[in-house]
Amino acid sequence: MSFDPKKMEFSRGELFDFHGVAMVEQFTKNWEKVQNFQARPDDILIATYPKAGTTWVSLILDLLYFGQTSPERQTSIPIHKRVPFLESTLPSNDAGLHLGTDVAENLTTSPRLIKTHYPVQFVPKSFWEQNCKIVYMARNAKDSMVSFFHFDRMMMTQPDPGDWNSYFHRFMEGQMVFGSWYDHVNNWWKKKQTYSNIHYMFYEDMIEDTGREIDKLCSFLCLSLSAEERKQILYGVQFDNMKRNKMANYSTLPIMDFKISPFMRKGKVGDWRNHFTVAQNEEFDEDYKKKMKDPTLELRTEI
Ligand code: PPS
Repeated sequence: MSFDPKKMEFSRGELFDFHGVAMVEQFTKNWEKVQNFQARPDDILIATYPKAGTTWVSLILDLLYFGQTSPERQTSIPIHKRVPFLESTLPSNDAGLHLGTDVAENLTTSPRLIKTHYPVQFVPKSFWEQNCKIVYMARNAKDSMVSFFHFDRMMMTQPDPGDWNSYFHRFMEGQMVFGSWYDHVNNWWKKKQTYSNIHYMFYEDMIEDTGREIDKLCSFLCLSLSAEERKQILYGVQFDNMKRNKMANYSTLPIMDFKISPFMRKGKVGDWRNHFTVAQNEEFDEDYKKKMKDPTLELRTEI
């Protein structure tokens, strides 16, 4: 990936194998610094496979912690600066290369909210040593694939998605940025058995009843909300409101081409039905059974 801040030209990344995971250079070139990142005990890590609703959870956490004390954040600081993307080396129009580690280190808030898409084995060891709270959100594979496809079309640093049918097969083979969806959700799920400070959430549950899921999140975080705060947060994080919110919809990032597809696209469970053919669905389900053997991890493709 190359970047010329004056011309604002971007080239798409190329996948390569990185410690057994398909990655692009954008998320590996700051590896040493990421691995040596010093987490603090009150840091909260938001971990997801791409397109699982990271931004949704990020805004919820930001509102939970800072919505009352610093309401100006909501109208002046884009979400990617409030919740830095740890492994990112995104080109930015203000300061050349934007290292997620630098943005995180410069946060003055407590707690610091930090986002990662890394598979569990790539998470810097200090997060485990400090026993940080981790919020993991999973989304069903079919909708994740569709959302990722449209994202890869509009995000100019991602590998070219190609046509839908080849994308569909590459997803099943784990040839996506951040690797296999199957490994990601399974390995994070397994980690929960030995590391109790993970709250594992599902996008489909959030769509079904956002209030209920925010209540569960609050009990994990040991936070209590007034009825008024709860109402305000629920309103602020509704899909249509986030889609309109310039500080949460990524419209400030020049590397996304909203003419191709918006970042806040549909926000639904089951949009895969508009993309999967009957034959693809059968092929997918057959393969899914082989890869998803743990009966305790269930992801809903409709609600
Ligand atoms: S990223 O690029 O990986 O950080 O993307 P991420 O934020 O994880 O996921 C983007 C998808 O989440 C949807 N989204 C929401 N859905 C419902 N309600 C709310 N409030 C919400 N906020 C974000 C967003 O629309 C993307 O999904 P698709 O299916 O593409 O619409």
